[in-house]
Amino acid sequence: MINNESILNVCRAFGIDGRLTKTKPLTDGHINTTICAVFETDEGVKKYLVQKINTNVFKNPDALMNNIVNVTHFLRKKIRASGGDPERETLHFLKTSDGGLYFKDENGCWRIYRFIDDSYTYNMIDSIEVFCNAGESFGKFQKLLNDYPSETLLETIPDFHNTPKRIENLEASAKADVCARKAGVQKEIDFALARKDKAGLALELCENGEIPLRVTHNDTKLNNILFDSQSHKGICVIDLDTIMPGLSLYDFGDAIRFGAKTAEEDEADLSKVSVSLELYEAYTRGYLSSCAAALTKAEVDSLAYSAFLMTYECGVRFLTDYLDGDVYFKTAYPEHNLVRARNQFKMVEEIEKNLDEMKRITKRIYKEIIQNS
Ligand code: ADP
Ligand code: GN1
Ligand code: MG
Repeated sequence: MINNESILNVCRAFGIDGRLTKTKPLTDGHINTTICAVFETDEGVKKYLVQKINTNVFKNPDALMNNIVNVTHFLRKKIRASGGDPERETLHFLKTSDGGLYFKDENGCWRIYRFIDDSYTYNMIDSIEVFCNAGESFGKFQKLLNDYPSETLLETIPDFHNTPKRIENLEASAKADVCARKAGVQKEIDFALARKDKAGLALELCENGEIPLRVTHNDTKLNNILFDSQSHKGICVIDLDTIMPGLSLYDFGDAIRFGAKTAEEDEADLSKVSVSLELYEAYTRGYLSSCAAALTKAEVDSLAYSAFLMTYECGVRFLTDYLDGDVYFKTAYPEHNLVRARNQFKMVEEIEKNLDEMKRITKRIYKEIIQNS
């Protein structure tokens, strides 16, 4: 059982002393179990981010922790060299007293990192400027990792953004129908399968050598950026578990999927769910202002399509998990994954309707940025 005593025990294993005065669950993420732990020490109040790694999702916690410790080390050096503040601009993982990268107890595998104070996250955008800042942050992150040796990264989740494979998984789950939920979601399954021919385009571009394999974040949800409470700028990209070789399209598309929307990811009233072209434009501007020069023409040409792809893929994943009995994503109620899947599929329809306009916007902004650089 996870309680204050077990959390304290984890913290002690990482050599943290002082008096544990408060614990607070942070529930933004769908994967790990995250708690903020506050200690009173002789040197004042200290906050830590205590996180149980979801080992159902990340089967190899050693490889996972090696990846992110190496990546944060690499980022820290670059941030320091460019005059930034490595303490606030990247995550800092603690080692256990005997030098380990995580600690195992009866609840699972735990890691601890420094809590970045005076920061906040968003689940919904409340201003155009914020989303432009988010684009800048992920664009900068992409640029910082441009020369990271990708061959040293272990794939923490194989085929993570292999959309055709995700569709095969959906078909297999529908066939197995372990929870007898298939009959109630035939419409959604048909929706997904009707777009099957559009699922492999990004991978094809990569296989044909038209777009490069890069080191990417792969989970660029808005709530994976910490914003500074003073400057309101994106300061730190977090949730580094899925940093792997991937396509820039995955990171751009997923950020649009989650951010350029008019309602929460689990809004059940589909009449509220749409893509915001204003937000699309703002993110594209921020993103391209950070990394346009590093992208190839074929990547830029496919950015709008990537919003379709990642939204479609995410809907397929939610639907698959619903059919499987909610074994992957955290859910708050029995139909939660289905509500999320329907929401994503509504977004897919909206993106399809607006795709040409999204392409025009991307082209215009890219041209502006390249001309002014
Ligand atoms: P998950 O993989 O489950 O999405 P995250 O690593 O994204 O977990 O963490 C969940 C939430 O915890 C984040 O959305 C953010 O609100 C908060 N958080 C994570 N790391 C930090 C940190 N170092 N400092 C402050 N808040 C953090
Ligand atoms: C998960 O961990 P979190 O909440 O940032 C998921 C993403 C999905 C997202 C949908 C490792 O992201 O791939 O796009 O939920 N992360 C993993 O909201 O599967
Ligand atoms: Mg997260």
